[in-house]
Amino acid sequence: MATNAASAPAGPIPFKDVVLDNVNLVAAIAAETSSEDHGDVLVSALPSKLLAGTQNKLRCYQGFWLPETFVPAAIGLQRRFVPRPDDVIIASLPKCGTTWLNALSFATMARRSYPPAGADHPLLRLSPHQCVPFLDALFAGGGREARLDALPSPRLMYTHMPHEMLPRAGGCRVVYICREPKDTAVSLWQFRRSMHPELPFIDTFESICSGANTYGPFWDHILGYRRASESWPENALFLRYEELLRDPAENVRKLARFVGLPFSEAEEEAGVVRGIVELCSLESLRSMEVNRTGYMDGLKFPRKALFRKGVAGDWVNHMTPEMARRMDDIVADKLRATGLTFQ
Ligand code: PAP
Repeated sequence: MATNAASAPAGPIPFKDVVLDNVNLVAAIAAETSSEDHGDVLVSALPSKLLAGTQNKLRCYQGFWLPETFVPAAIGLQRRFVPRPDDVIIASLPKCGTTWLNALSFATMARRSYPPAGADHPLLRLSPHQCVPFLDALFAGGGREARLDALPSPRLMYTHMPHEMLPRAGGCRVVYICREPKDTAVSLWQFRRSMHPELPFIDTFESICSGANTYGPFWDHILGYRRASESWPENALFLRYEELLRDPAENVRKLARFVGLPFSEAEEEAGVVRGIVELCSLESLRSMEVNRTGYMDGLKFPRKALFRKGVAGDWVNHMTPEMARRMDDIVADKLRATGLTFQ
């Protein structure tokens, strides 16, 4: 569906309906941008590491280990992204609940155009990541970022970039989701195994603990958004995966208030919050054909890899007590100043 700004509905609308040609997006970006010179930054001159057990190269840019193909996106986001004041950006480290929060945010913000119980709700036919555009891929090259201009306000987008890579100006709102690091590690390993079945857990564990892991160090990623939420609470909301599991409805209300769309009494009475929570539950999303089959647009992993156990505490099934203690010590040491704890 091509949109016409004059007749376009208010956002967010499903990104996939606006842009149909994003198949092989990441492969195309890799071909175009891996060694490009970006003004004063030569990507190929940045420190690099191969992610253990894979062919994926990371580059260290401004203290963060980014997938090589997404370094240009960090540069582009910092220099060219012009946020609108009513933009909402979902931010996270991978495997912290991005898919869930994308679904909840889309369903919450679009509820007037698409009531959650509606038979034509976009989340019934599209994956959450097809509804919400991924800034990291769009800003990675080839002028794809211009596609965001086609979206009516308010726009909803997501990123895995650290807070440091987002532009300060513009006053858009950022919703960060943080997850217990040991569970995140297990989830990331399980996810990587969907592409590299032989990958030992220890490889993923070691790279996470060293900091040289995708979008890491994880502690600096968390710190950046945590500090932003404390310094600018109107612009940055800090959510926790475990809290969403404990009370999804209350977190959806918090999210709605933060984005300036609080639920009315009439909506509460009509069960809209409950409808959104049910539509976006793991069982519900997992059961949908689009999330059970096929591959992520332009990526090599099966969509079903995004929907696994969805619990807190799965790390006990994969970590020795020594591994758990080592990670807890890193968290205690690096995040002490924030008062954030995960026990
Ligand atoms: P991404 O960052 O690559 O998009 P992300 O969605 O953050 O991945 O992570 C997937 C995790 O969220 C999985 O956790 P697990 O491996 O520990 O099970 C997945 O099960 C969980 N998840 C996905 N959708 C939901 C949901 N609706 N409710 C709860 N957890 C979910």
